Amino acid sequence: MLHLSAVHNEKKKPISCLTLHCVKYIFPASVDVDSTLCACDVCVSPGKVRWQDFDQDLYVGATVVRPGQDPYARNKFNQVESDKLRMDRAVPDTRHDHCRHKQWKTDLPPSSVVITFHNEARSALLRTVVSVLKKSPLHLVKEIILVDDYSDNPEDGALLGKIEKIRVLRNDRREGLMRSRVRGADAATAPVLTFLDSHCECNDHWLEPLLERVAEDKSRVVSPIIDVINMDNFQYVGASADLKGGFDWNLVFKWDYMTLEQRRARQGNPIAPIKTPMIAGGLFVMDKEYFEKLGKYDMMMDVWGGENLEISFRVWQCEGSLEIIPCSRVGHVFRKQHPYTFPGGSGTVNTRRAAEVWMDEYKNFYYAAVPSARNVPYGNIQSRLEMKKRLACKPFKWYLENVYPELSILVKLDFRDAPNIRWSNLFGGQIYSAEYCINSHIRHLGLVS
Ligand SMILES: [Mn+2]
Repeated sequence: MLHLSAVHNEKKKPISCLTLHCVKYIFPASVDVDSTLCACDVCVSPGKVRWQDFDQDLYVGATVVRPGQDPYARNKFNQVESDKLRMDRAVPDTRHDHCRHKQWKTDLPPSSVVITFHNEARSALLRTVVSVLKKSPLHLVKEIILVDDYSDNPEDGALLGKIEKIRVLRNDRREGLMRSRVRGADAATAPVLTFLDSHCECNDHWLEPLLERVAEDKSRVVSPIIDVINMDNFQYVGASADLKGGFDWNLVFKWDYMTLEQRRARQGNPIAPIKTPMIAGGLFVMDKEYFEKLGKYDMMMDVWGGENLEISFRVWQCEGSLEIIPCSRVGHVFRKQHPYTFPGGSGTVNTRRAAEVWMDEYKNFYYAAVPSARNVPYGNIQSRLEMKKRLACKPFKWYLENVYPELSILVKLDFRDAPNIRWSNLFGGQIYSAEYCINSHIRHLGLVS
């Protein structure tokens, strides 16, 4: 959309433009006018600035690590290294060659990017939003919704609200990741939701391949390949494209290397979407209506942890699918330790809620692997069970057999390694006989039909 009142000389880029549209004119040499005239294609709203005009030094400088302070204390990553980087630093294009020649559709649905944070390092948060604005076609980013989950300093988020397209919502008490994300999603005005962590850097053309998959089929929930930003020196390193998300019976997320067979099958089309049993959870794109229909998030989950398990089971069991899209790359700071406190050990409460709602009798494998989880009070799950019924979601057995057959193999190894294991104990002693357990997991292995 051409904004005629904002015609400017290209040499003096007006700060009211997000993107410029320039036309060359040929004038006789005697006429003293510039030969290029430019107009704003997209104009900056009143009171906002382009990210290029945001004062990074002022914003980040207010919270630097002082001499003698531990650079890891606040964020569990090296804040000194993070603060040194420019907000729009260059990162290597880690995509497969095939992605670079691909033409992405331009008539895709726009997305609202929802980023929740709690006491995030300003430099990391700023790089996250700048990378979204810099690496996305602007017409596909309707807005960035920052949900400040009651950070100590309200200005961490509020100051970023000056940047074009950024909206800031602040919780007036700590709500945790799930309720914060749902608050952001409820406020979103675009048809597609993009969730990001607050310490990410989006890579070239990260958004288009994700939006394409969701535009084609709204029940796809898609995730980029998550590159690694080193927590000590902030180097950006490309991650393997041969990984899927998975878990053991302890229900802790892990990356699974594809089998040789799976990798061979991909050789003909190395950039084809990868079906994944689980998403890491921090970064994904989902149709907004589908997110709502599918019950958003479990609002009774606290702080952090277990939510990716819950949404992964839910999507697969309720007619959707999860994919990793190799042409989309987003860097993420992986930490060894989480900087948050977990009041009441939220990780286990959340995981137990997910197991109780979605895993049917297979939850007993989880309790066998993590016996202490049995004693964790997990609250009321009635509304989630009703939703599961209303949506006619498939049983966990279907998920295991069709989405994550590899998990049963682990059980087989356990069985062989520990032939004396008492299967009746594993299943609580009441629900199944030992014979059933062994037969049923032999069935999972495809040894008997
Ligand atoms: Mn993270």
